[in-house]
Amino acid sequence: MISKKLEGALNHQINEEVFSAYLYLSMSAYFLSLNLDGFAAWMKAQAKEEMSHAMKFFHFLNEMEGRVSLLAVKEPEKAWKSPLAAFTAAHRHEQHISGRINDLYRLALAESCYPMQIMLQWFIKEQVEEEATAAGIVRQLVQIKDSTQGLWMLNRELGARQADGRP
Ligand code: OFO
Repeated sequence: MISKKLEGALNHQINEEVFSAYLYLSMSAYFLSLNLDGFAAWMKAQAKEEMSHAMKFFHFLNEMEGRVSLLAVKEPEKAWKSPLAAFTAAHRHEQHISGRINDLYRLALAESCYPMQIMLQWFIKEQVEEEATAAGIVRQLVQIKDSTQGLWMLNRELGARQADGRP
């Protein structure tokens, strides 16, 4: 069993993860519009990974005999000033998600919900990776600046990402 408070918080987190998928899919479409197919493929893979995060929360809530209740997904932004601006936004978004995961963990501690604490430990580790990956790409884009050649090289590198892997 799970408390109503935790049930509500987990339903909210499912929504956050689905929105993350939506946001990254929107970034994928933005990169396609710039003919940066490697960046687009990377974002599409990221969107898929976010849906798998949503499903982890979905299954956990079910297993705990809670009721999944899906909320409206907000509309994501559709365009950014540059690839650097898009990845900076993605990095900021991951920092926001880390904050949400930490809030959930604090709640699970306060409610003495040990299964939820264990489940969230995977996400705490995952967020370290997610933030580091996005920050690394931001750093590369800062170095690349206005170099078209640099952008194309990174485009090729990002395009090599597998659905559940990282560059
Ligand atoms: Fe990008 O992270 Fe989900 O949780």
